[in-house]
Amino acid sequence: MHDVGLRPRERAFIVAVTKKGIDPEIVREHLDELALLLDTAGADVAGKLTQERERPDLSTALGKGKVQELKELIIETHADLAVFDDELSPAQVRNLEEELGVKVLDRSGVILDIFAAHAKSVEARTQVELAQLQYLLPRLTRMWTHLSKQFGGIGTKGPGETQIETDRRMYRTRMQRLQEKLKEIDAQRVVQRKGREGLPRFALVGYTNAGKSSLMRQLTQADVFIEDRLFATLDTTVRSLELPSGQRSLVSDTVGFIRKLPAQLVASFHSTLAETLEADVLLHVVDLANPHYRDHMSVVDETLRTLGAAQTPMIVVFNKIDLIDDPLLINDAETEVPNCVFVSAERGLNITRLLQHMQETYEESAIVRTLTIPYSEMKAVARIYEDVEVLVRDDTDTDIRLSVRVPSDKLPLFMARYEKFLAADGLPISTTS
Ligand SMILES: Nc1nc2c(ncn2[C@@H]2O[C@H](COP(=O)(O)OP(=O)(O)OP(=O)(O)O)[C@@H](O)[C@H]2O)c(=O)[nH]1
Ligand SMILES: [Mg+2]
Repeated sequence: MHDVGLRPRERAFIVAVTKKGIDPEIVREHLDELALLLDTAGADVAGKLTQERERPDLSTALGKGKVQELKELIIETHADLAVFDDELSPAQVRNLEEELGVKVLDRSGVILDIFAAHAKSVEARTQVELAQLQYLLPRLTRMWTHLSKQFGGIGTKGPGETQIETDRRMYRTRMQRLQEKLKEIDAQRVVQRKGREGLPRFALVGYTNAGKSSLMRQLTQADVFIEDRLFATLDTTVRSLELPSGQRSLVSDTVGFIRKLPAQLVASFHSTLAETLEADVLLHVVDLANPHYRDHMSVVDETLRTLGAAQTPMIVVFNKIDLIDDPLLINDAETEVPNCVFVSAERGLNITRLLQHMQETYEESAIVRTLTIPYSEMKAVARIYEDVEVLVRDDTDTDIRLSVRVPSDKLPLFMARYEKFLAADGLPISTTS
C-alpha cells in the first residue's frame, strides 16, 4: 500500500479557498469535516486559514499575500503540512510546496490515505492502490520521492528529476498490473452473481457514518464492522433477508459517500459500486441527528447520478431517531421527503415498518409479465430464470407459461430479449405449478 502523505499524528494547517459571498457557516462546516477526516487519518489540526476569491489562483490557489501569511502561520504553529479543502492541480501542489517548504495535500489526498488504511479485502486494497497511483503520478515531486523507497532498493539516490522519471515508470507498470488484477476479480464476481439473480435486491447507500452497517446488522444479523468514524466500511457485504411476505431477498452494505469524493476513487471502485447500485431498491440511510443532513442527502443524490443510479426506486431511511428530541425535525423531514421511514438502527426501532416498506416499494417497482415458451426453446426458459424472478410456472401440453416479475429499470432489456414470447392475451396464468 502506498502512503499518500500523512505520517501518524502530523500537524496539519487546513486551508479553504472559497467563492465570494458564500455563507461562512458552510465554509466552517466543510473545514470541520476536513478536520474530522484528518483526525481519522491520524493528524491534528494546527490552525485554519480561509480566503475568499472570485476563483482560485491558477498557480497557488491562494493569492500571493495569503501564501506568505500561510507560510508564517505554518512556522508559528509548527505545522508539518498544509491541507487544502479544494482539489489542487499537480502544478498548484508543486508551487505551494516550493513556497511553503512543507508537504501540501488536498482533501482527495486525505481521503485516499484513509481508504488505504482501512481497506481489508484484496479487492478493496487493489482498488485503493490503483486510485492512489493515479492520484500520485502527476504529483510526483521532490517531496514525494520518499514513496519510492517502498518498492525496496530504489530511492537511495538523492531526489532528482531522474529519480522522478524512474518512479513514474515504476508507477505505470504497477498500475497496469493492478488493472489486470481488477479485471480478474471482476470476472470472478460475474460468476458469483449468477447464483443470486432473480432475487429482489436492496442496497444500503448513504453519507459516510450515517449508520448503513448498523442497519445491515439490524436487518440481517451480519457481523459487519461498525464504528464512529468516517469510512469504516470499504468492502461490500451481501446478506440474505426474508421480507414480511416470506420472499427471500438480498441486502448489500458498501462504502459510504462524502462531499468531493476523489474522482480516482469513484473510478476504481466503480465495479463494486455499480454492482451494488444495480439493486431493485436503494435504501438511502440518512443520519437525521446530523444538523447538515440535507446537505449530505444532496451529496449522495449527486453521487448516485454520477454513477448512473438516479432512476432506481429509493426509500429514504432517516436513522438515529433515538437522538432526536425535537418532533418538528421529524415533521419537516417527512414533509420534504416523500418515500421515507424513521428508524433507529442501533436500538432496532421501527424496523418492522421499514421491512414492510421495502416489500411494498419492491412490488411497486416491478412489473409482472406473462411469457409463453415452446418446448423447443428450453434454453430460453433457463435464461429467464437467471434474469428475473419467476412467480408462476405452468407446463401445458404445448408450451411453458411463466409469469415473471421484471424490475421497471430492467424492462427495456427484458423486452428486447424476450418480446417474442410475450403472451398475446397478456393474461395472468392459472396456478397449477
Ligand atoms: N444513536 C445512534 N447511533 C447510531 C445509530 N445507528 C448507527 N449509529 C452509530 O453511528 C456510527 C456509524 O455507524 P455505522 O453503521 O458504522 O455507519 P456507516 O454508514 O456504515 O459508516 P461508514 O461505513 O463509515 O460509511 C456508529 O458509532 C454507530 O454506533 C442509531 O440508530 N442511533
Ligand atoms: Mg459502514
